[in-house]
Parts: sequence; C-alpha cells; structure tokens
Amino acid sequence: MKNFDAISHIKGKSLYIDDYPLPEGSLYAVVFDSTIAHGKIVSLNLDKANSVDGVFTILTAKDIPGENQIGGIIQDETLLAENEVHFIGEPITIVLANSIGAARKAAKEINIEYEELPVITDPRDAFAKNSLIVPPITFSSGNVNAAWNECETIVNGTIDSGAQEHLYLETQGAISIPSEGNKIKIISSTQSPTAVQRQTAKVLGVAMHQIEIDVLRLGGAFGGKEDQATVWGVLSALGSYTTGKPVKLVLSREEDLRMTGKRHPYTSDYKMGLDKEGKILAYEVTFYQNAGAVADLSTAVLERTLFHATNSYFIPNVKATGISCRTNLPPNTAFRGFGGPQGMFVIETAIEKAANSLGLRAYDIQKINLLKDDQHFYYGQDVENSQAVNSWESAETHFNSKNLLEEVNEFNDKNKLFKKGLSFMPICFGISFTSSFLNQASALVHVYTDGSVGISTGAVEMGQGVNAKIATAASKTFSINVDKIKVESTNTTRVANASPTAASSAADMNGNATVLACNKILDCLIQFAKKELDAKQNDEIAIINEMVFVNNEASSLRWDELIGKAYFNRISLSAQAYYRTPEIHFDRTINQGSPFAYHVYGTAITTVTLDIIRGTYKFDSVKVMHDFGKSLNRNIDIGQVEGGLVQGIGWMTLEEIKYSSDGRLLANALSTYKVPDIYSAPENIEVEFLDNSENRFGPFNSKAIGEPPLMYGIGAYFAILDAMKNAKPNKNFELSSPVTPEKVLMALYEK
Ligand code: LUZ
Ligand code: MOS
Repeated sequence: MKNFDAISHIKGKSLYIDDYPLPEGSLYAVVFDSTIAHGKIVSLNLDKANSVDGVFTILTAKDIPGENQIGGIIQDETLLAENEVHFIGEPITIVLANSIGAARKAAKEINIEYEELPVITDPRDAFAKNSLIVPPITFSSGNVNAAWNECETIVNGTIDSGAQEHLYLETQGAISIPSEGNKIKIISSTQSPTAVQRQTAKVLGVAMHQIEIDVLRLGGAFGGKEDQATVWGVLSALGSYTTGKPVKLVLSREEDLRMTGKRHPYTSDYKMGLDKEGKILAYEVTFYQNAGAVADLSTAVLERTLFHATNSYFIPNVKATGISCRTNLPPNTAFRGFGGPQGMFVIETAIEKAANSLGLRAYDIQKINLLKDDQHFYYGQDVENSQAVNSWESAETHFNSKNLLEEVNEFNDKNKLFKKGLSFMPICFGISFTSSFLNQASALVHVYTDGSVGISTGAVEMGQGVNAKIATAASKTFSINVDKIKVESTNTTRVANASPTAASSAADMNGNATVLACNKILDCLIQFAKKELDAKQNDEIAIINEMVFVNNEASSLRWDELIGKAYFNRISLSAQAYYRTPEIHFDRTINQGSPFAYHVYGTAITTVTLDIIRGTYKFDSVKVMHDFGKSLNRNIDIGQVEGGLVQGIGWMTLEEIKYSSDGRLLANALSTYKVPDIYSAPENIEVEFLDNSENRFGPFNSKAIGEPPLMYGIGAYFAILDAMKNAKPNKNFELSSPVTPEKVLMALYEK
C-alpha cells in the first residue's frame, strides 16, 4: 500500500494552506520583523505605512486583547515585540491589507528606530556571560572521577555540530476564518493543532472552545512546525479577531528562513577513558546548546541530547551536562532527532579519537561496547530486547562488510588522487516523548451505514504516511479493505488535547487508540451478529475479509449488510478511545527512570570516495540494517529510512548555516544554503529489515520510524574522515560538522 496522498501529490491536487480558496473580503497579512539582533525599540511610526493604498490596519503588541505570550514550556516568548527585540526576524507588527502586494509595500514604509544592545551569537560566549535559558542539567551514573585511574587511555577534545534548516517544501502559514458567536477557525500548517488552539485562546483572552484548528496535511515539517507553527496561526487569528475578516498569512521562503529557528548548533567538550581492549570505562561530556533568543523547545531538546549521549553503548560511568545558552538568534527548535543526533555525534567523535590513541579502528571499540539485554541505560532504564548486536552482526554478514573493506583498501592501494573511506554507524533511539505526560492520544471512529469508515485522531499527516498507517491498523482490526477507510483531517473539535505529531510516536499512539476504538465497535458488532445469525453463546464469531464467520466457517452475512442491520437494530457504530503509553516514568529530581516505551536500533555501513585535489566527495553506498519491528507498511518505512538518512547526511556534510557576528543569517537563500539533491545522495542505498524484532508497544508489533534513520547520516562524516586519514595517515584532523568540501580541502593541506 502506498502513501494515501501519492496520486494527488503527483497530480498537483493535494491542498496546502496556500491553495485554499479564500472567502470574499479576506485580508492578507505580512509580518514586519526586527532588523537588528538585540536592542530597544525607541520609536515606531506607522503613519506612512497606514496610508498605503489597500492597507486595512497594522497591529502591534498593544492590540493584543489577552496575554502577549506564546512560550510553550517557558513563558519567555512574546507574540509581538513590546519594548525590546532579541533576534533578527522577531515579529514586531503585522500589516493587514487587501492584497499581499499592498501589505508588503506598507511593511516597507514602517519607520522604526532602535537603540542597539550587545549581541551574542556564540553559546560559549553566552555561557561566560551567564546568559542561560535554564540552569545546567546533569545526568550521571557510576563515578567518572573514580574511573579515570583505571583507564589505559584517556582522550579528550572539543567538537562542534552545526544548525540545520528544516526546508519543508510548504513554508509556514495559516488561514483564519471568523464565524458566528466569536468563533475562529484556523487552518494551520502545524504539527500541533492543540498548541495553536491553546496559545490563540490565551492571546485573544477567549476560551479554547472558541478556537477550532483544522489540519488537512502539511507539506513537510521535520520538527519545524512542532512549536514554531504556532506564532503564524495566532497572528492570523489576531487579525481576524480585530478585523472580523478572514486573514491569510503565509511566509515567503526568505521570510521563513529569516524568522524561524533551526536545529540547535552545539559545541561540546568530551573526555573518554578506556581499557586496552577498547572497553569504554568512563565518559564525561558537556554540551553547550545554542538555544537562540527564547526557550521554545530547547530544554526538551537538550534533555534528549543527554538521553542519547551514550548512543547504543553501555558505559558504566557517565557524567553528561547540558547547558542551554541564550543567544540573539531566532529560537532554535525541534528537528528530526530532537537533540539525539547532536549527542550521538559527540560520542562517535570521542570513539574515533580513542581508536587513534589505542591503535584500533573505531569499529573495534564500537562493536565491543554495544548494549546488551542484561545492561541498563545510564539514566536507569533496563535494556530490553536490544537489537544493537543483532543489527550490527546482521549488517556485517548481510552486506559482507569484510568484502567492502577489502574493496576500499584495494582501491586506496591503486589510487593516489582519490581515496575511499568506510564507517559503521550504530543507532539507538528512545521512543516516547521524554515529557511523560505527552504520551497520550485518542481516536474517534465512525462506521457509516454503508459500511465505510471515517477516523479522526490527533495525528497530523505531513508526508510521513501516518494516515496510511492508521488506516492499516483499522483495516486489520475490522478485517475490511483499506479502501473503505478514510482518515479525516486533524481537527480540535473531533479530537481534543492532542500531543504534537512528533517524537516518532504518532503512528504508535494514535494507531493504538484507533485499534482500541475499532475494537469497541467490533465487540458490539460481534454480539449483534451472534443474535442475528442465531449462533450459540459459545460460538466464535469473527469478521474476516468483510465476511462474518461462525466457528471459522463463512456465514452469508457481509460486512456492509451487518452494518446496515446493526443500524436498524440501534447498535452504536461510533466509538472514541484513549491510549496512554504504559510503564514510562522519569524522576527529574535525580534524573533517573524509564522514560521510553522502547528503543529503535540499527546499523549503517557507509562508503565514500574522496577527491584529494578538490576536497569533494561522493557516497558510493549506504547499507542499512534497520529494526522495523513488524512493519505496518514497508514502502512507507523504507521511504522514511531513505529520507532520514539523506537528511542526516545533509546535516553532516553540505548544510552550513552561517550567521554574521551581528546575528544576520548569511545562508539566507537556497543559493547559499545547499541541501542534498539527487546528485549528492548516495549512489546506492540498501535498506534491509532486521529479523526477529518484536514490539508490544506498537500497533501490530510495528516500531516507530520517523526520526531514528536520520542518525545513520552521522556515518557520512566518519566515512569522509576515514578517507582523509587514508589519504594522509599521519595527520591529525581537527574537523567539525558539517564537513563541507571546503573544510575537507583546507584540513588536508593545512600545515
Ligand atoms: N518533541 C517533544 C519531540 O516535545 N518531546 C520529545 O521528547 C521529542 N522527541 C523527539 C521529537 N520531538
Ligand atoms: Mo519532532 S523533532 O518529532 O517534531
């Protein structure tokens, strides 16, 4: 089965925010944003802008009827700036006009004067000035200080990883439509309809039931619309509230790049101690996270960095500290992996360095430290059903890694101007929101009298195929053809208080809720069929392929007939169900617990060819052995692995976000920000399904797929580094991510 939207996407018929036909009299909104990274607003003059033809009104913080506050976790984020601005791109006013052209023209006529204040862009600089989002957070187990003495070798160093632009195809946006009784409906491109609803109600000073959010689908999100879609939804609603008119607010690509936050860049210090066989005895790490100007989701992201600081390795003594640093950049935010990749990159760097010091390959250290079932994660969770060794060994045999390595060595013996490199990248990703309360979902299922089915859940379709998975879960539960099932838009009036579609958990949690709701209906139908067919109390009734079966024999009753009869006999054909992930808990006073339902594992082997003259590289192949559990949809899951992998490779190689020292985004267009295209994607990607993995937490034994594969991309960095070492065996490279061709070239030839 394909992604439900495949055909309409290809025909160009899928609707996005910018495609909706607007009601008569709609207004267009343009955001006027700060042009300096830090300063006081001395004066704001709207006279000239107000007189531009077609302008309806211009709104500032003073026009907000409720609270000027949209911070999700920490209340430190105004919707519109009041007296001070904290980053370039911070919204100050919105212009409402009868055309987008008029609104843009007026925004240019706004006169603003600032008194500039000092700008911080670097997290270590922020730390030195005590500019923090929250006090540092430390997770630890064992005793690193006692362990150093027992180590054969100790390595330490500093390593940086860069920001990453989400580059969803559909930019941020919303349409808000006022209706009777002061209600406002917002069509929003958000991963979190409930967040848009809650924050809009707060800003307008109305009850949440006055605000309805509807989401048909998003043109991509990748975490960029978990928290940061909210501001545009709220701004459009503020426009409707004040003017009584429908308001459309869609960012241009340039505005989106400038105004929204990215993946958090990190700079980190690590220290690792090992015995002479390469067993890791102790690991100490400090992460400096560049949070940007307000908290957004930074503290949750930082926490996930700490959870994933040891990747798929068991280490008895660990101390990991995370420091969320406030800078004058747009608020950095959720991005596929949510801090996990940043943590995992550092330990892989430490292992690489330790391997050099011990005269081993990274492979040797990685392999002997993989997590096993009698061990525990350093934050206290027991390792259960670990697939770390299984996926590693299966990758080695299935992809014949000995052969691959021989080919690399042979090539390198014969070639001077090109060198190949190879890396192994194991992953281990915890599934569940780390904030336990978010791990809840509900579903509303209707069976119509013709036997067709409509399902609503809190899950948002953003191209990842969650609708197809939910339909599959319902189709398996009822045993009816998936063509009979429609997954409806995500709407806060049908499903309330939904968690964001995030943390790779939407198909798991909403799928489980859907199965529960379908079973409620099914139980009633079975009881009814028993009567209808005059079956005995002990007879076993089941629906199989749209036919009613009695004691494993087909009756003459079809699904659609059963439904029709059930309706006439007044049997309920609708159900709502609630699911909460069982058994998870985490104690933040000691930073220990079992926060995840389970973990997803896998191993990638990456080979690359490096051009020693140009510094350019080409990935020959990435071979992935991935732990899918029992996949609900193999096509969708393979697509998620390929997409995640290439996005991870982009983060580690080509994608370089640069800001000037005064906080201006330099990589502010697709001419200066390079993402992987079909030419830079690996020539050959092989994805294999790991055998023997079970998962009682996923619908029909499936496992979450959204985020984990991104971290295979980290293998690209180490494959390039391996090729560089094969070119210059005696050189010590001090690199950072992204390892762009420019950086490779400079590092190869630096004196
Ligand atoms: N969002 C969130 C996430 O709010 N909490 C999480 O733990 C998380 N993990 C991954 C991606 N998004
Ligand atoms: Mo996410 S990074 O699961 O919104």
